[in-house]
Amino acid sequence: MNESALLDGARAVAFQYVDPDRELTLRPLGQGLINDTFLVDDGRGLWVLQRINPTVFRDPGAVISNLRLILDHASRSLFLKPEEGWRLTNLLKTRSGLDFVLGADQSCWRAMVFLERTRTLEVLRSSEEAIEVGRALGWFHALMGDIDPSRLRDPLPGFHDTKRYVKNWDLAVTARSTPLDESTRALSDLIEGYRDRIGVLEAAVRAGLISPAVTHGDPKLDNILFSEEGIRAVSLIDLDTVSSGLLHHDLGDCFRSSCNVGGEGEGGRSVHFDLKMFEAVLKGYLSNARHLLKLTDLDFIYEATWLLPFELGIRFLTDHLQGDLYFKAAYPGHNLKRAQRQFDLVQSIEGQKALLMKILHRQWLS
Ligand code: GN1
Ligand code: MG
Repeated sequence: MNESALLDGARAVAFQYVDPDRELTLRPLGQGLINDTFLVDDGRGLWVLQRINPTVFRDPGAVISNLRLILDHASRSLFLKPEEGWRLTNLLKTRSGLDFVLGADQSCWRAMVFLERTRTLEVLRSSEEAIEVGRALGWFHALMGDIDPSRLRDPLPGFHDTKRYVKNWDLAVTARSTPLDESTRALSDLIEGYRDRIGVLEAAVRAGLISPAVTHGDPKLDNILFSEEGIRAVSLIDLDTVSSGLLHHDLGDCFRSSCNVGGEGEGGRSVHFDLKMFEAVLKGYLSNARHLLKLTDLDFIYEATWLLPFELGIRFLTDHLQGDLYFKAAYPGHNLKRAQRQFDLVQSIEGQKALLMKILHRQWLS
């Protein structure tokens, strides 16, 4: 859909939430790679309107019903036990009392409370900020910790099934009529070295060593809101992927995006997994969520830390081969560059494995 048709669609949907005589201003919001997001100013306040990407989320009903369940749970918990400083968005209802709107093309839209006086960070600059990132994820896991994960629907079947992504990669390579270019070939060689390790978390689940919990699904750095004036984290946003999953996946994704001092985008900075940031994020996480883990989880947190950038790398690379159908790309080759950076990160993590393990144990014992 082109930009202006999208904006017209958004405006039409927005009027399902406010009276038709209201003046509305809409502008694009955030850097998400999947959904289309707008900030709506209706003259009385600001709120967020989002079109759920229908080719990614095939069952938007699952997204909405999970949101309703976890947000109701969170408001009850926060009402009974208010926690200073933390806020969570909420679903807004349409004028006729619904949680979502179907657009003219049948795509699903929903509106959310906009958390004002907040900001996101592109890269972490200090350990204090890193501690806050960890505290935010730990807060979220603890807040969701007493929901039975089997009550949630699966919004994205196979979302963290790394084997499935490797299979898709193999299919994309086989489907090509021309050989891979040099950069893609180099990444393809690197993937080969990891094939026998990608099922490590699933094997641990089967062995009863780790078990499912309610997870965020996408706790990357720019989904963590900080207060505008200070360095306190105040919320986690982008809750579409909340589902039954592994806390390890969330931790891996959070480390992947926050401990890479080069940042996920390009910007000329080179990729490096920063151990000081890692230790600080972990420390913040444990301050709120230590009770959700046990000693045996530490090995699997390490595994998730290399696995998540590996998985995202293969997803970007497959999308590159398939013509950028999944992740929004600003130019041809964008997803290849993104993939390269994720695989560089995997190597930076693996090269520092002994130190990461030491930090995991030190923080666990502290
Ligand atoms: C996507 O849409 P966004 O930017 O929140 C993706 C995540 C990736 C992330 C990488 C549903 O999230 O899995 O980690 O890009 N979300 C989905 O930036 O695929
Ligand atoms: Mg997301």
